[in-house]
Amino acid sequence: MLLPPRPPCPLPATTMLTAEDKKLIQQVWDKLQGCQEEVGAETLQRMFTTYPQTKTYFPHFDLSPGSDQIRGHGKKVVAALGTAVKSLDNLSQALSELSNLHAYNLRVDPVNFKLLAQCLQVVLATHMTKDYTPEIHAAFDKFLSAVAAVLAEKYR
Ligand code: HNI
Repeated sequence: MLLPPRPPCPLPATTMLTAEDKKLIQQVWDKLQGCQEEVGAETLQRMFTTYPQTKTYFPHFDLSPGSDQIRGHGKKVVAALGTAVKSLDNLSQALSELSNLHAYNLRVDPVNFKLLAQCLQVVLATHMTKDYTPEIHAAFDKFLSAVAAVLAEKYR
């Protein structure tokens, strides 16, 4: 038996971010000013090392540690996340172009967004040590899941 079509979910992807989550995310992001390229490059490096299948999307890059391309791309990714941090109530619109790019042009399999998110969390945790509290971890996990959901929404 065919199920009736479901109406689109009316809840925006960020519904689950509480006011406290948003505050924590913004505070951590402020601390990253000045080391965005570093954080981005380290995140990508971890992703390529831990999940080597992600390298297949970057055949045109020099993927040796610390390469100019990894650094440059890391900076772009973190800058895009910075835009997202400024638009926590409006992620879908803020990341719409990037969502198009990843779905239609780059065709990145959405599972990879989770892998990148995981690597960014490890980078934040190793740098912030005890300041990366369980509350901040939870807030970032929700935030990055929401970003991944937006980047994947055009695949439907
Ligand atoms: Ni992604 C390009 C942001 C996840 C593969 N990506 C970009 C650009 C931004 C960006 C910004 C540059 C756009 C431009 O030049 O106009 N990417 C993000 C963000 C996430 C993400 C915010 C997740 C949080 N991208 C991923 C993942 C993969 C990926 C998980 C594959 C594993 N991205 C790419 C590729 C490019 C890219 C490939 C093109 C790179 C180039 O310069 O050729």
